[in-house]
Amino acid sequence: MSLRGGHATEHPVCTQLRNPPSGVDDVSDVRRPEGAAVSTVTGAELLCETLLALDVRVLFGHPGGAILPFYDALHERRGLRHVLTRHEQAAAHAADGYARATGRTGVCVSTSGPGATNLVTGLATAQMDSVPLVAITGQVARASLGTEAFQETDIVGVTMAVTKHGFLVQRPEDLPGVVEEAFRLARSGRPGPVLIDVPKDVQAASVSAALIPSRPRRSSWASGVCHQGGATPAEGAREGPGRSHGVPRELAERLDEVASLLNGAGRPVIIAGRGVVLAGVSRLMRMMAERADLPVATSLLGLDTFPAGHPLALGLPGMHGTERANHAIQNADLVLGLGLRFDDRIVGRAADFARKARIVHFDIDPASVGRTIRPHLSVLGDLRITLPELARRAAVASRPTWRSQIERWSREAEPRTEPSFPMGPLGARHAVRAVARRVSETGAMVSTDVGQHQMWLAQELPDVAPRAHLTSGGLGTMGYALPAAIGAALGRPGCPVWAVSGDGGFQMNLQELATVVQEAIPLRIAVINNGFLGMVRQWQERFYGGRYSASEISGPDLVALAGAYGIPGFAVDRAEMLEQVLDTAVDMRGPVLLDLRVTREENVYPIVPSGAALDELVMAPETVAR
Ligand SMILES: Cc1ncc(C[n+]2csc(CCOP(=O)(O)OP(=O)(O)O)c2C)c(N)n1
Ligand SMILES: [Mg+2]
Repeated sequence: MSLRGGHATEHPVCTQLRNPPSGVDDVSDVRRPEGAAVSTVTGAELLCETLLALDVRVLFGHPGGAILPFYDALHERRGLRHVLTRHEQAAAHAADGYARATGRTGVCVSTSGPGATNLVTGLATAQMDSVPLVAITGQVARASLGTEAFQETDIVGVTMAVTKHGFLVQRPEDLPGVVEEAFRLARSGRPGPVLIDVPKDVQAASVSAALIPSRPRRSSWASGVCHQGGATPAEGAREGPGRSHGVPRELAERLDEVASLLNGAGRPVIIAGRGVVLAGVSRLMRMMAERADLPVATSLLGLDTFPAGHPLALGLPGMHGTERANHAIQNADLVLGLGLRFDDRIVGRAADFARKARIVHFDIDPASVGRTIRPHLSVLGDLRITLPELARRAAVASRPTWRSQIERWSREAEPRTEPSFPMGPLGARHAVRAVARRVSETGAMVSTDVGQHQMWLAQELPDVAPRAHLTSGGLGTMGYALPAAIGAALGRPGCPVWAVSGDGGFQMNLQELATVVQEAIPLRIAVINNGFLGMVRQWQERFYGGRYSASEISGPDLVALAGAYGIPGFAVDRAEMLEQVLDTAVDMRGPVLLDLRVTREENVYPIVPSGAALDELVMAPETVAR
């Protein structure tokens, strides 16, 4: 790496704020170690106090040389709980899980160099899935920047493509302003990750204690919900079809146009994405759907926006979507996309996506509109504002012909072939379905890794509350489930949490079992153990002549592994054992690990092959043609 002299300060994304924001001179609540002078603090102390002022409560991280002053300051601050993950990637995923589960901003911390680069996958995961995250990294001292000093990496440069913004803090007195701005950026518009790189000498420098912001700022950018507009999710959800915010004329006219399309449509479909969760308008969407008789498909990240058992629910659309969701979209005359990216997995062959429909795209992010499909109309803005306006304009309707056509397409992703008291080898989908049912019955949250088990769970998950289904939808990051579940559990103590992993993904971050034990986190972990990188194997079976190149995977004895960490574990390989073991796991306080040794070569159906249109989906071979 040649970074001579300039380092990231020359980088356009690298911002320094010269003036602290107004209102930071209130020192009434300064917390200092007893006996210490109050006139100055270190940059690291100022950083901690600013985090406290922003109502940050939990940090996930791993220390090292360049971030030691920060960790030293942390030692004195009880209000900031630090969770030591065993790998920085896990710190980023845990902060991500915390943010998804709570609606707050997740915070992760690392040292410079390898600590910081280990965060990259977690930042990219959060970026793709619109998760508000702030990463704080230590950096070499200012005088060493650009000298290839020990553990120097231009992390602002490295992460430019996977963050909303990066700051290199050059002056300790800039810290409060930079941190506040980072939190604001992480949450505003389409949420995402922001990185703050703090040289070690900036952390160690003395600054006036008068710079410490007062705390806590409960309405701050660290907490609350992820969109502009000020309302809480609950308030958003209370919005009824009769209430209006008074929107600009241009927007009102656009909404009138959408409403006239909607009210004139014979075969409308909603596709709901994560934006609906972020805006906290799931209930309002449901009211509108019921009032205007609108079937609702839910993207992988929008699964928890609409109850799977609702008569209007179509389930997952796209590559592993349900028959009824995909056929409904392909036969619709109007598709309303609410807060989703219309990514390639949902759209299939773009030229043939919803070919009979007018498409309307609601999104907060102009850059998300028109990327894969060109909508006929787009409505830019916060769903908290635009959806109530649409709901107000949506006429009461009933579309029995359309509804009965949809009913004729199968409700299930795959026919439920197993008998009601299954015996014999444990089927993979069967195991996932049973876990999914427990999740739903116990009001739990669930995180998954990536692969077949992720898709089975998405297809099988019954009703779950918003923010209860955590998965890496955009980046598709194996190794996400366990650390994300740790973050979710710490964000919502008392709410049961399941981590459902594949045997491949689990082995990417299994070191976090130690974090689970050290922090006494009552997780329930289920590994869907098929001895394969199952999704890779499925593609090789179908598209590469059955040549299983590097997809068979061995692993440790998971029960013994859990035992080595001090976690009780149970292995299940027979269907008839499953329910009893699940009962035990639900009754235990946790943590507990289940090694579900499932059939090795089961496939996920339906599947829309790459490059195919949604109605060219391939059903399970045993499906009876209709
Ligand atoms: C970090 C990462 N590396 C590689 C991949 C590519 N990939 C997608 S699914 C998959 C297999 C996952 O296997 P496993 O965790 O056992 O889950 P299964 O499909 O068997 O349920 C792989 C390797 C990925 N998504 N993420
Ligand atoms: Mg597997």
